[in-house]
Amino acid sequence: MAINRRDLLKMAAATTACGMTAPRMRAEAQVEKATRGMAAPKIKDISVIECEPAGSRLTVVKITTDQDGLYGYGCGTFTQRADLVKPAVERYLKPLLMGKTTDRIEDIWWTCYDSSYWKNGPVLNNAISGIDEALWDIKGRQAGMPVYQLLGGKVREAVDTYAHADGAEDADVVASAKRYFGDGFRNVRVQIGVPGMAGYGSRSGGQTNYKALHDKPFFEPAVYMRRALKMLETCRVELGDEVNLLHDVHERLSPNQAVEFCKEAERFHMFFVEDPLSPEDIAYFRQIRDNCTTPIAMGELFNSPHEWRPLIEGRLIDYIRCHLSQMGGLTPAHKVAILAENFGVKTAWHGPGDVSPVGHMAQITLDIVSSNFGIQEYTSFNERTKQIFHGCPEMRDGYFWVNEAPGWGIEIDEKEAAKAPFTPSKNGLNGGWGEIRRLDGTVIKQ
Ligand code: GCO
Ligand code: MG
Repeated sequence: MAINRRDLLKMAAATTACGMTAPRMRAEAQVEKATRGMAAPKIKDISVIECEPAGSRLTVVKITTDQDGLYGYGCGTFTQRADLVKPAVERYLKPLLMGKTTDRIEDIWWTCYDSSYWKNGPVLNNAISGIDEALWDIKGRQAGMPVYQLLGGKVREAVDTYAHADGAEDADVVASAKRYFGDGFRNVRVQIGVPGMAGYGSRSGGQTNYKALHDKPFFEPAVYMRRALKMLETCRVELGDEVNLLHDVHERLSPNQAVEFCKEAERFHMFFVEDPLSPEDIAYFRQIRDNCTTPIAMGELFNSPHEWRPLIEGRLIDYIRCHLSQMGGLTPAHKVAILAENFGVKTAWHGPGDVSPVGHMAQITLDIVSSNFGIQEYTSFNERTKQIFHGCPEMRDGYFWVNEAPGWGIEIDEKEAAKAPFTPSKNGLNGGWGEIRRLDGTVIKQ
């Protein structure tokens, strides 16, 4: 049973009920001192900070409490639909939460989740994540501890990461990977461009004989597949056996090609192949499993428990790599980490440039407390970002280090943030992605 301040004061009164005023006053003063700041803070304001210091539209929610200097930040970054998260927070969650105490994080999460009746969409989940992570930040600040302490404390010293090596040709990818080894990384994601095509993860050089039946960027999955497999072979030969190789298919293959890709990649002994299938095709993971041992990572596009649960329970993937804010924040991600642990699945949370430093710290926090941590995707923070977000996660020798300051250990300079607003949209899409089509004009998944 939780004892609150009023109960403690009553107990002090009872123990001195014999009428001795001086001891009673002393006891009350001690209770007063021991319980100072124990009254639950109430939500006084919820605001949204938006900025674009490094090419991605970042959204952070700030909750301010009625207690002097006590506030917190949470990541709600959904860069392709950034303009929609702010009104979801300000017009729907703020009126629901104003005046509530900040100490019931789980309760507030469910209150927000249920209040739209229809749920598990990316915009709404990001809005909830902003609130959820801000509440964890506040709790950490109240306790005077980093959030990882509230989750049970460290199970490792620092967080191993992988860097993004890429290039237009095999030799460029190898050179790019070697540069990262020079900086202390042990794990590299390797991506190659496809001449003339809008591939994922690398610029593309060279010429193509193909002519598209439209004027949009184009991409042919089979060509990419052959080129990527050749590049992986070169990397294994040129980079040696010590390095861990990763590759992101970015759901660019048909289900059958995905099975073939993973089967072929088996001989390169990958750390993992990421997103070989799209969320719509998750039933095909069984076929990949039945055909090869290549480790599979999946989840950055997931928003719903209906997506991650069957893959974890069926032991159909090896790494769950959701985007924390797309799941609804730290609270659901922590539960998924524990669920995955029970099924032998490891974590590899999605950590690209379109996660704010607050979001990065939230996932590094999970990494450092989860025994089933697998690996963390690395993103560097440019100077402009660091001027806005003081306390960005630190990188040393290929490891991310969690902040030791209370909460997330991050302070946002809102004046600096205002100097880096979302860049006006040149193509009218406000950060949304345009289309990529096959040669014949069919839209493909990006
Ligand atoms: C990754 C991802 C990203 C996404 C990006 C979308 O694994 O890092 O696939 O690069 O494409 O986050 O905005
Ligand atoms: Mg990816």
